[in-house]
Amino acid sequence: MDERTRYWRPAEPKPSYDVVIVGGGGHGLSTAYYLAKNHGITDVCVVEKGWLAGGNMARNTTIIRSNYLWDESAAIYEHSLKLWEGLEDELGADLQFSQRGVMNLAHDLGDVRSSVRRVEANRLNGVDAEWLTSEDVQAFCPIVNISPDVRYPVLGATLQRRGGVARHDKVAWAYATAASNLGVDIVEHSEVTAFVRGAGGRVEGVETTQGTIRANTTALVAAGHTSVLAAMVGLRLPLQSHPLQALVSALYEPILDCVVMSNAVHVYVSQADKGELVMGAGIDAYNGYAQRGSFHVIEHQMAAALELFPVFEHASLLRTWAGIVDVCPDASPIVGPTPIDGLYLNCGWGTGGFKATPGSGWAFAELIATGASELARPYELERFTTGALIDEHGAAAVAH
Ligand code: FAD
Ligand code: PYC
Repeated sequence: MDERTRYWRPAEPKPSYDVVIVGGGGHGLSTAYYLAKNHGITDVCVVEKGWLAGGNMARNTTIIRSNYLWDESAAIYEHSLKLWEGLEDELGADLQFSQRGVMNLAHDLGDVRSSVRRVEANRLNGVDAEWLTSEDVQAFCPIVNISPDVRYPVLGATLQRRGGVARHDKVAWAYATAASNLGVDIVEHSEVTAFVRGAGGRVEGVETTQGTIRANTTALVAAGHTSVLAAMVGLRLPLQSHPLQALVSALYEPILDCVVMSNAVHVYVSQADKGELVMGAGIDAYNGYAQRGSFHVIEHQMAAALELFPVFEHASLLRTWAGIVDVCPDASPIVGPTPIDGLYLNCGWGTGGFKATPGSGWAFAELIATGASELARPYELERFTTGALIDEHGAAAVAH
């Protein structure tokens, strides 16, 4: 008989584990799954302060692509996209993964030059990428306004046809269920408030609102809040936490069958299966943890979106929200060990970590299990002292 369950089993924490993962979002859950699946490490506990995947995982606009500029990024994001392409089969779940194509619009000469450069760099790395003229853009997405008489005229776009979207909550639940079926404990409503310290300051687990959990390895995967947790052990991280806002409209008949992003206009949009237009903005400029943003940011986003998509003029807004994203100075993540024995970090995915959910968990699990991961190596903290930054502000495609 197949002993797999359809849902994860909420667990009471044991006193100790091999690995404790702080943060039950997409990356924490995928890390737990790949530790168990790829490395046979099943004595793992995921500790989540709220309900499962109620943070950024529940709040993102689900855009998936791998068209980043630098080799290190292409390696991890393309690995992630390949994992996405087999994930529904692997996890045995319908994730509504839809490779409907992602266009990144260019609105001025600088945009055009950097976009064409990125298309060439992508191709050299085996990532599918095309350059579209403005007429090609309209053929691919007829509702985009390509009139030259607007504030942000469309001069062309990059297109990644293998890019697309997936249903975020289903992804979290599928990873949780698969990890739980392999023996991982998932503990909700348990906030980490401090760390257990051993000889030489070694981190040997966490103090939580449900008691002490000891562990050989403690992995922080608490997007938006990692610097707060790291400060509890005196570690200062090069991260800034910002609100990032998104919204959905009321439900409409299908009018948009691809994903359109524009950094200059500060908007990205797709249409969900149910019919809502799903749109996101650039980050709010101030630091904050309140999971809501400033109205003027959304207002600016809507004004610009209407110019790009005049057909949205009569759309009604259903709801807006924000998540707290942690952003590194080079718009790339931190995945690696820390100077404190027993403590590992996976954070700083900023505005772009949903697409990385499978690849991030896969590489982080490899690092924890074996001590080394080729995909994660360039993302260690060390790059902030060596200067080997991986500047992906352009490819992040969200205004920072
Ligand atoms: P989270 O789901 O935030 O998980 C972290 C967890 O840690 C949370 O559940 C939190 O409650 C928990 N936690 C925090 N502190 C503690 C503590 N002390 N104890 C225990 N648990 C704790 N990325 C894309 O690739 N494509 C997109 O289209 C996209 N759109 C976005 C739109 C918005 C509006 C936002 C906010 C983000 C978007 N992102 C996108 C980014 C993406 O959502 C994040 O990079 C990614 O989800 C972060 O990883 P995560 O899923 O593990 O984070
Ligand atoms: O990284 O593709 C992305 C993205 C889209 C919206 C927010 N982030």
